[in-house]
Amino acid sequence: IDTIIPLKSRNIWNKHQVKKFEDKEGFEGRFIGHVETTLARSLYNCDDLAAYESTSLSVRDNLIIDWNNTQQRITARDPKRVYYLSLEFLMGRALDNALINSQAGSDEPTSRPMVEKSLDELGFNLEDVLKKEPDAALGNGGLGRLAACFIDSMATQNIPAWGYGLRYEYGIFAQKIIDGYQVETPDYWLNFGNPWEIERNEIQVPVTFYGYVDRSDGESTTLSPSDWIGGERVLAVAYDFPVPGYKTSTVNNLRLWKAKPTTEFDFAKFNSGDYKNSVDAQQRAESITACLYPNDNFNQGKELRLKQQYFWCAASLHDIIRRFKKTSRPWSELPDQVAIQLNDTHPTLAVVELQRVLVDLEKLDWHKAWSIVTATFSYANHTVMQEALEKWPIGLFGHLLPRHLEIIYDINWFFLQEVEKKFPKDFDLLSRVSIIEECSPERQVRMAYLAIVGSHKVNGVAELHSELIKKTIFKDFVKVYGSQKFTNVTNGITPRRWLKQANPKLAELIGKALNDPKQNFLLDMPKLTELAKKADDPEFQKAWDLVKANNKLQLADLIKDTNNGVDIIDREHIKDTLFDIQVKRIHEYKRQQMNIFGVIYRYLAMKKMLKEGSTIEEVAKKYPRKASIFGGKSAPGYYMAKLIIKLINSVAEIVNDDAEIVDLLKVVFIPDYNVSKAEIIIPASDLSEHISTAGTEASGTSNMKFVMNGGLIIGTVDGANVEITREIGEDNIFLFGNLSEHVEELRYNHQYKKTELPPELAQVLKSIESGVFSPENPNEFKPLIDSIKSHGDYYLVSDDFESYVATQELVDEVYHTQKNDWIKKSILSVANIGFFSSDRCIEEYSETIWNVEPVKPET
Ligand code: Z15
Repeated sequence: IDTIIPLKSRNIWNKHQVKKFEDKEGFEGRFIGHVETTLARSLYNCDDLAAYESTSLSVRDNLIIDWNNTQQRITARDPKRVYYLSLEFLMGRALDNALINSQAGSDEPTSRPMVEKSLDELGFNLEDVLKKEPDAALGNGGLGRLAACFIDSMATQNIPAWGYGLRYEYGIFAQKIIDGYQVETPDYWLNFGNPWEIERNEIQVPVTFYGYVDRSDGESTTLSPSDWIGGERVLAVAYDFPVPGYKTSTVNNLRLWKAKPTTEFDFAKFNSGDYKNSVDAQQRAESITACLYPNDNFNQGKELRLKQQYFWCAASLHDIIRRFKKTSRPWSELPDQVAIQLNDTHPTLAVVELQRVLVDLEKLDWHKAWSIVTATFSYANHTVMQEALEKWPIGLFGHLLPRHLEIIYDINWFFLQEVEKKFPKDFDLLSRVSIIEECSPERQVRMAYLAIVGSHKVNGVAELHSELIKKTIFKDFVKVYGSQKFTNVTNGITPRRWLKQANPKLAELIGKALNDPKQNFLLDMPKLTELAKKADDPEFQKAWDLVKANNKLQLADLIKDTNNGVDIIDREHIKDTLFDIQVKRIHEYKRQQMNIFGVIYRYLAMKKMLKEGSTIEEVAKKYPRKASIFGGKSAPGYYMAKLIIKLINSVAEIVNDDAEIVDLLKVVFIPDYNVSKAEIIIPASDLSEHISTAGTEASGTSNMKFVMNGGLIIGTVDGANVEITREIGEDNIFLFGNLSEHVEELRYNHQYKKTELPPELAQVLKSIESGVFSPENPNEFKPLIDSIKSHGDYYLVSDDFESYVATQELVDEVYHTQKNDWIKKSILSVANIGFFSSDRCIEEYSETIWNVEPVKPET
């Protein structure tokens, strides 16, 4: 290996090699060092924020040492590497996770207890210090959080893998609730700087947009090396985030790009006296990575978004290729050295960019290049919903990326020839699978089709979903390629964050029960099956229930905080109040509207009993204590989702203030749901709701998180709910509703036949229309009602409502009259949730899609 330092200087370098801190003494030295020099503060003005920064910098020092060793080891062994391209990484906080994942010294399995003790002696409380960290909220929902779980598992399993994404200055907006309405405020998460990022000013990649393809030589064709004369140039600067594995010294890298102006200067403009405009144009570069698009499962089709995508793909590929070239291998070996995983279609331009680099810059033959490209990429699909599928009008596309559009036309041309050869004269099929959709007012590039054609494997994210894509949106591609190209990798979650970090007391209890106090089970979650033996043990049940009750108290604190310090939840009755939670992005397909209709139904039924002379005790018997808890953000432009939020808050206001039902029912909307709040909310659930219209939720991942924390599920037969049921047993989950194979027919019926509302739902809608929840404006929620009554009830709320309500009553019965049985279900569920560790996902991807192996640190 080449180095810059001459051999004779090496011993000085080695003598002063920085060492990791291994004990309290070491940590304290680092901590105070960073306070006094890095932060230029002292013991007289070190507050919690400074303590957070200094602790982070100290822990980061250790991670960087391991990071360096990891990268050197990988460079030396030169194995095949994985690059995980995701436009979102919803990381949450880093410090607690780093304390848990890293080891310092040998006594404790993690450095957390040591640092906690140290901080205490230094005059700080770790919990308070941890709260100073803002969430890294560079994602919308499930897709971004999945990427975060996956990079944790890749590091934990010693897979040589890097994540590539964008360093948005503004993450997902912060949500305020004002008068019941969602109000968005910017999330300037870098306000106090960011101790977790390493700015790599030496790594700057130029990226070009616009311009034209120069064919003035009269010889080049679109298939031969072509000259793209770019119009606008910006620089991509690398920012690196260490990704520590659990109980391993492997530290992988997450590289995020920031856009900045080039130092080139438009002298033409300057000389014509247009200095201001010349500078302005440069400044616009920064807007490329200014903000995350706040839509989940929705494609808005804005030019800036396409610009983000190309900026990120071009910079990442440049980086990947530079690394590959250092080893001077022939291009044909690229797929043996590099696997690039596309997280949804957002990075599909990387396929085209690699083809461009190989043909235009490296002068490879088109077909040779294309076989290298397709062997390198693989694509994961995360949705079947039409409004989420990315399509770009060719006008917009060709303007921004003229050469890439030519390449796509050629990719499509050769692909369609292949199809034609297999299915001669099937012109219908050709137009159905074409990467270019012929439609008015303009032709569009279908990114999902491009991703399929450009990859060697395509996977869905849960069994049901993977079957569904083969039967629906990608049916014709199964016909063309055969079904071997399509596979399934069911999603998973990292048990480090979602069990140990979020629920340390439960992790501890499990560790004890498994005779595994060092919690090695977190690396081998199927080991949890041993817990089943304890499911009937009354002592164990009691301890289990106590952990849950404590978690519920912590959530009650959070709810109180968001309610101006006023308690909504009755702490005296915390153990016999069923916490029923639905937290996720607000979307009609996820059916928060059905949940709140269910709450209204319950409220009306309680009121009716009272009116007809029942005592409150009789009401409590039928409708025992329940807290119905919601959280989630709506896309700022999603009118219906915002109206659902308002309805929830309006119902909360009426129900919570109704003295007649004396605290038997409470409704809470927790503002600004994010990863760090999820870590408090999820461990506190008795029941969580995963009630999407069958066939719409590709997988869902919070369902796994809730079960891993001992919560039960009420859910539809959709996404990963199906496999969760298979793993934990039907007795331990409350399933209801129509199956996905009936959805088409039910929708047809709503459109073309007369369908009746079930009486339970009719009642609910009537009360809303009469203004019970919006006295000053009875029409406020009309659009929600119309979508069911007049616009075909696309999400089939009316078809599932009766079984939903009936199932909720069954839930009440089990929770309130067979509590031991409930706890047993909870224990058995956790015992059998091991399959959903993201470690298992990464093993499957590594073996069946990426063909990569771990590179273990020598111990
Ligand atoms: C998103 O969060 C998901 C899919 C998408 O296509 C986009 Cl754009 C965003 C979610 C799915 O809705 C969810 O079911 C799945 O669990 C998650 O991706 C991770 O696969």
